[in-house]
Parts: sequence; C-alpha cells; structure tokens
Amino acid sequence: MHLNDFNSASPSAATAALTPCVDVPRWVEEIVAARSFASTADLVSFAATAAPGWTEAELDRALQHHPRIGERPAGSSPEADMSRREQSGVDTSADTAEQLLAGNREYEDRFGRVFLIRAAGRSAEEILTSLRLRLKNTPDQELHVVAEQLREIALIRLEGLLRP
Ligand code: 2AL
Repeated sequence: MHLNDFNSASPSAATAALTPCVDVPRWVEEIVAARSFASTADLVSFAATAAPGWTEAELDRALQHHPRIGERPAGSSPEADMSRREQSGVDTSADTAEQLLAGNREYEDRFGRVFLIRAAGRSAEEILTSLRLRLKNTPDQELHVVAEQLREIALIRLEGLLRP
C-alpha cells in the first residue's frame, strides 16, 4: 500500500489495513485519526507511541491473532502471511521444535497466555533463550515485555504494509 493511498483511504479501509498489524482498536483509531502523514517514517514514529499503556484486556485481544512460535498458520489472511514471514528464519529442526513446544507449554501454564516474541531476525536458539529467561519474570514484568514485543511486531508489520 502506498502512503498516499493510506492517507486518503476511508476510515474503515484504513482501519482494516492497520488492524492486522496489531488488533488494539485504540491504537488503530489514533493512527487513523492522525492522518495525513508526510512520510512512512512519520507514520511509524507516530505509531511507536500511539495509545500508550496497553491494558491486559487489550493485550489478550491482540494475542488471539498470534500463533505460537513454531506453529506457522496455514490460512491466507494478512495476519497469517505476516506471521509466516516473521517466523521464516526460525529453524525448527525436530529438536528445537520439541524444545519450543515444551517451553511454550511451560510459559502458558505459568502466565495463562501464548508466549509472544518478535520473531523476525531471531533464531530458534535466541527465542528459546529468551523464553527461558522470561519464565523467571513476575506476571507484572511479563505483561510489560509482552506489550513491548507486540508493539515491535506491529511496527515491523506497519513498515511492511507501507513499503512502496
Ligand atoms: C509471533 C508471530 O506470529 N510473529 C512474531 O513475530 N511472533 N508469534 C509469537 N507467538 O511470538
């Protein structure tokens, strides 16, 4: 999508384009309302701080669209395409796949939600190391990490969306 098209899209079309980046309606609405943007860099920098302080309810809603690391979604939605691209560098040999599965399970038992990490640019080994470290976090610390990772993923997706 070109920035000009995003700037001039109807509010509902702009909302539909942004929502796959992260399904936090407050974030989407703030960005849609702040158009027009002079450059993609301006848009991304606005998005980096828009709708601060995502609540637990907002995070839980957004996380429903993120498959587990190691589970590549099969569908053809924009989110599934993005997620596959982000996870394409994660090597899932039988051994790492098993460790990721076990780590995901442990994380879900401890925190009650899917383990989320910005996967783009990270190897399976880096992800496993981070997962094991994060298991030591308190639930409050972990909420902050999840919000930060979701925002990182959203900004990467936004850049991908607006790439000319
Ligand atoms: C994902 C995903 O779909 N993309 C990404 O960067 N991380 N999922 C996850 N559970 O962390």
